[in-house]
Amino acid sequence: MAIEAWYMDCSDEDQRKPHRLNPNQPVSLDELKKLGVFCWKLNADIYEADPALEKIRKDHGYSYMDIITIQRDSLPNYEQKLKMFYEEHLHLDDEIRYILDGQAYFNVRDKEDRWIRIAMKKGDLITLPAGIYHRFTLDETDYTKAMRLFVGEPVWKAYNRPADDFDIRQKYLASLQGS
Ligand code: KMT
Ligand code: NI
Repeated sequence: MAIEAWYMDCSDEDQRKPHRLNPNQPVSLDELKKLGVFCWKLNADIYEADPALEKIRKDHGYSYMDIITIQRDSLPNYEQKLKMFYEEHLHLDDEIRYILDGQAYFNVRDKEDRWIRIAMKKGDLITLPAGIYHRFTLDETDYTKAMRLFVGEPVWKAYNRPADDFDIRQKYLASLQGS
């Protein structure tokens, strides 16, 4: 199954729920690409020795990697971190995540500032461009294990919206022109 994405409703209900519009308004991988968001499907069962993952890491220079388990009893300061992850923010570098187990949602803003929800499942790898406003949440299964990739030494610093004065934000907006 390809990665599924859809436009979100505006209800304040539990962030872990799907929040689909009624009727559902799907978003294609092509539309995500136009926002600078790229997705791959890999075999997470062989992530420790996967030539396809190796190739992506080599092609993009993802020299750094670690693995984070997001689950109440595994992640220190679980509540606080989940709250932080769901604050709308951007980074000065690309955010690259590979779901090794479980599942979760990434939300990204489209050009009209509408939220798109991307349902990430085991085997899904996503890259979010530097400067895009986004957020992250677990779904109702409350568990995911994700690989974090980075070019060089990782910088996890998040800038909550509004962060429009950063060069990278302006660069990202410019990159959307004509895409
Ligand atoms: C971020 O910066 O949005 C995150 O690190 C999300 C959690 S990691 C799967
Ligand atoms: Ni982020």
